[in-house]
Formats: sequence, C-alpha cells, structure tokens
Amino acid sequence: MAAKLYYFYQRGMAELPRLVCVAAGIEFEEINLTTRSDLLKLLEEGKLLFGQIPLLEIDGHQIVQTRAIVRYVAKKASGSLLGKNDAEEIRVDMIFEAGRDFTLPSLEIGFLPDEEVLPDLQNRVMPKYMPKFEKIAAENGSGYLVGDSFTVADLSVVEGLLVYVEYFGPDILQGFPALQKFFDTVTSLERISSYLKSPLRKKKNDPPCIAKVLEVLGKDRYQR
Ligand SMILES: N[C@@H](CCC(=O)N[C@@H](CS)C(=O)NCC(=O)O)C(=O)O
Repeated sequence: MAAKLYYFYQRGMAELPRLVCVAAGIEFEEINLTTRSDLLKLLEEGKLLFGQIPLLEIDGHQIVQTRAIVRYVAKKASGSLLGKNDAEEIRVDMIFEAGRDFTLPSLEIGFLPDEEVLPDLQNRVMPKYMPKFEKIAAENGSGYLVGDSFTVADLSVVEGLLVYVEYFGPDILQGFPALQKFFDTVTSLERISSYLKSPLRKKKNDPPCIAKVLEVLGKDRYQR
C-alpha cells in the first residue's frame, strides 16, 4: 500500500517529508486536510501522537514529527541517505539540524507581515548560516555537503535555499561558489528536479492558503 501523507495543501512542515520520499523513490498519496473536522477525525482516531501534522502512514506505522518521518524514510532508501559510516552519520545529523534552523523561520512567510519576516530572514538567518554552509560545501568539494553522495543533510539545507532563492532571487548565491555548486547539483538530481517542476510542489503561501491552514487548526490568527 502506498504511503499516505496527511497535511494541508501547503509546503509548510510537510515539505521535508515530501522531499525525502521523493529522494528515496517512495511513492506517497497526499491527503490534504481542508476542514476542521478532517483534523478532528485524525485526532479522534488517535493517529496524532502530539496532536500535530504532518503524519506519514507507511508500512503500518503512523509517524508524526518531521524529523522522525525523515529518518524512517531515509533508512528505507537504498543507498545511504544518512551517511556511510559513523563519522558521516554524525556530520549528516549536525548539518541536517542546522538546515532545519536555517529553513524553519521561512515557514512563517505569509503567516506574519512580510515587513516582519522577510528582513529577519535576509538580515539574520541567511547571513548566519550561508557562510557556514559555504565552508562545509567547499571543504567537502563533491557538490554534496557530506561525502560523495546525496544525504538528508543536503535535503534539509536545499529546502531553505529553494525558498530563499524564490523570495530574494538567485543572486543570493553570489559570493558562495561552493553553495551554488551544491544547489545546482542537488536541484539537478533527476527525482528532485522532476518533483520541483511537478504540480506536487506547492506554490508560495498566499492568503487563501494561510486562511485554510488557520481554519483547519481552529485558530483565528497565527501564534508562535
Ligand atoms: N515538531 C513538529 C511540529 C509540527 C507542527 O507544529 N504542526 C502544526 C501544523 S504545521 C500543527 O499540527 N499544529 C497544531 C498543534 O500544535 O496543536 C514536527 O516537526 O512535525
């Protein structure tokens, strides 16, 4: 049975689970919650351990928490999306987590006024992480961040870069040649590239999409 990913029709916290399924070649069906009762039903069924989505149903498991989803799917993939030895695994983990720190602030785009979110991303988040990712990519040299093949560390960092390039333009990579090479390498991988061009890749957050998310969550406004 194909895996099922429950979330909103929005990138949000489900984008990394989508990307890891794509990278691992795991087919999944998207169940997009559109009403408050859709979410209440999942809660009543006891499928949401912490009352939160995304939820991935796969191999008889009900997995919540994005990082848990990513690790399970990565483990199932052929190849070593988690690194090939202890040293690589540690490095993949560290960069994966830094990639989350880099990307998660961008998930507030559309939920808070642009004047509040966008300057913070540009003036605080990007300058904090991009030089460090550049150094990591340059020292590794393969076009990936760890070792000589694709891992979830790459996925976590590229998720943020995709958003920042989309909002601030491709010039944000100027002065970061190794990161540019990394970005080009990962976004050219066949599975990732076709996903990004497909209708499965959701558009930017817009007001109707934000309103729908808040409605399903039963909130009248976004709160951190
Ligand atoms: N740490 C969780 C956070 C998930 C999360 O915050 N999901 C939101 C939707 S984007 C949610 O379900 N919120 C409802 C709630 O927290 O009660 C993860 O990584 O999956």
